[in-house]
Amino acid sequence: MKQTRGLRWGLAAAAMAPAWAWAADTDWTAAPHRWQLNMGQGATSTARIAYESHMIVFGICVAIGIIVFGAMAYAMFKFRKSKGAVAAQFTHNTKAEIVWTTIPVLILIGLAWPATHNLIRMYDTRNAEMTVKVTGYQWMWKYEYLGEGVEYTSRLARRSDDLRQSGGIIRADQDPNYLLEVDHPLVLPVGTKVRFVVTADDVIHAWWVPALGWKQDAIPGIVNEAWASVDQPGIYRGQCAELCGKDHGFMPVVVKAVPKEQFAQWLAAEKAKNAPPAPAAEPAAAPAPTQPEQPAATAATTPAPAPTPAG
Ligand SMILES: [Cu+2]
Repeated sequence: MKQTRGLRWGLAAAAMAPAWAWAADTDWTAAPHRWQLNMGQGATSTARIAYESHMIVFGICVAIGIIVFGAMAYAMFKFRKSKGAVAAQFTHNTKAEIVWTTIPVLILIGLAWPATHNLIRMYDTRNAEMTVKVTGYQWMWKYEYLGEGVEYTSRLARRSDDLRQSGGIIRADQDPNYLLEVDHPLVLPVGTKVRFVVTADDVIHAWWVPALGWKQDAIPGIVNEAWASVDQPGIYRGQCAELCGKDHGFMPVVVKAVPKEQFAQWLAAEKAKNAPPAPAAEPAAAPAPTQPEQPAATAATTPAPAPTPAG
């Protein structure tokens, strides 16, 4: 009997192996974990104040629960029929009604006060150090670093896309970040107040990274605002949170938070990439004084036309 139980546990552990592999392989910072019961603490001050508000309300609810159910249990036990208790016959008691109306009102005011204060803090996008415009498309995100001339789209990573279209059952060890990985993550500096302006180009999407502590609707024709200052470098994952069409489940969000200096280097490199087609590794075209009017991409694939020395 003992042996079979041991075997059963062994099999269960073996069945869970991919799950542990998932937990070990993923680089996801502040990720939810198996059997997590409480909400996550997140990675920004917004997430933290949401968590703290949640814990305060939770504590108050537990206290109320203990008092109410404790009083009920006490009354049922102490004044039970077998002990000869006789029910009182009164129906109304003004004093009791005032008390049980006033106390909940005071509790609600006590909760609304800090909650309102926190909401105001969460929506205050003033004094941001940089702005990122997020645009939702069916089914990808576009990120623009406003004023920097850097923009790119972020789509489901090829590996996840191939796996999902394979038609097979996907095991966790095949892709630890299955459907939560993109080709180009949104790169942000840590410790920097970043303002987001969020919109969409086709249908309503919602940009959501739980660790940032908020989600914001992306609505065509409307610009919504939000902000985040990520505390720690890491990879933070999220998803589109508004049913936006058949591939709604395949447009994840990945934020890569890096130290400020690293971000500055990355941004400089991106700017260089987006810069107008300077002598971008085109040895043949080097001496040409005037570039033909062609986009950089075509210029790179087709060899430069016969050098016409315009001298
Ligand atoms: Cu969407």
